[in-house]
Amino acid sequence: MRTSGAASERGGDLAGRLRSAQRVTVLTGAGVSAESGVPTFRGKDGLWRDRRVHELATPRALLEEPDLAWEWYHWRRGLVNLAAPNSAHYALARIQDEVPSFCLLTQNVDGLHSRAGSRNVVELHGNIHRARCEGCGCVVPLAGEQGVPRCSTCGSAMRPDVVLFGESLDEGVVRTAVSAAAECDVFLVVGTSGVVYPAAALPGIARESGAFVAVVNAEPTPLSEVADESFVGLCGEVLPALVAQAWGP
Ligand code: BJW
Ligand code: ZN
Repeated sequence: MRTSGAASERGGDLAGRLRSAQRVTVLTGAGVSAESGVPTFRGKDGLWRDRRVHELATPRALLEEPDLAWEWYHWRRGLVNLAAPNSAHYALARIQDEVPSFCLLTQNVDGLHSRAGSRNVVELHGNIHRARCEGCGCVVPLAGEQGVPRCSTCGSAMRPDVVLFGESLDEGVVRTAVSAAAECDVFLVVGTSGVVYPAAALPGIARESGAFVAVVNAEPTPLSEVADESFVGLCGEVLPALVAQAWGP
């Protein structure tokens, strides 16, 4: 289903706008990886052993229940390692190849965009394949670890190298994201519930700066209100169709 945003008098035609755009910025969320079999955070998927993401993805969970928190991350990393990028990841990689200037901002920590061939992916919330030492701050890749990993340099407990609720995003990453939102012609939002800040503020920044904002999501979200055009559907179907419409098969 496709609707043009109530806020807009600029009409739709996302494919045409993509074709003529100089700069395109995309913001993705967990919905992009859903068709690869990676669970999303909210809705019926958003529980793990009766725990909600608001309980698990917090510094408090890591501090008070490190074994449980790490078990969740090890389980998710295992799923991601078995998963493959889907047609939505590949469609976004193709857009990068077709437009003069492109920036992919993702809230996802799974690394699937890079595996699909996207370059210079800006990971707003970190990456699940890395751990960071609570003592010396060093960052290491994770492989088949179990339990709470320990730093081989200083012996401290390590934590997933991701951004938890209440923690600040990397300043440089935020600067890059805000510029990419403010300086694009088309801002495309894909597969996110649009409720977690500061990522959820980026479409508004883009629109205020004059970009055409489009949302592709399985259900309407608060960001559909900001959008000039909104597609309700699976991104693994909508995005390849859009790309084919813009540039051919
Ligand atoms: C499909 C589909 C298919 C499914 N096709 N679609 C300003 C206002 C209000 C609150 C705040 C604010 N500023 C800060 C806050 C506090 C907080 C926040 O935003 N809270 C809100 C919940 C109210 N933000 C923070 O704490 C951030 N830090 C910060 O701002 O620091 C400064 C500060 C601190 C404290 C106070 C004030 C300022 C940090 C946020 C970090 C979020 N971390 C997580 C975990 C990352 C690590 C991990 O993965 O374990 O990031 S939480 C989780 O949510 C994860 C995601 O990246 C993020 C967003 O989720 P996403 O991607 O949108 O997934 P879902 O599941 O919610 O949605 C999927 C969508 O896809 C659904 O709509 C489906 O329908 C759809 N879908 N299949 C298309 N096939
Ligand atoms: Zn250390």
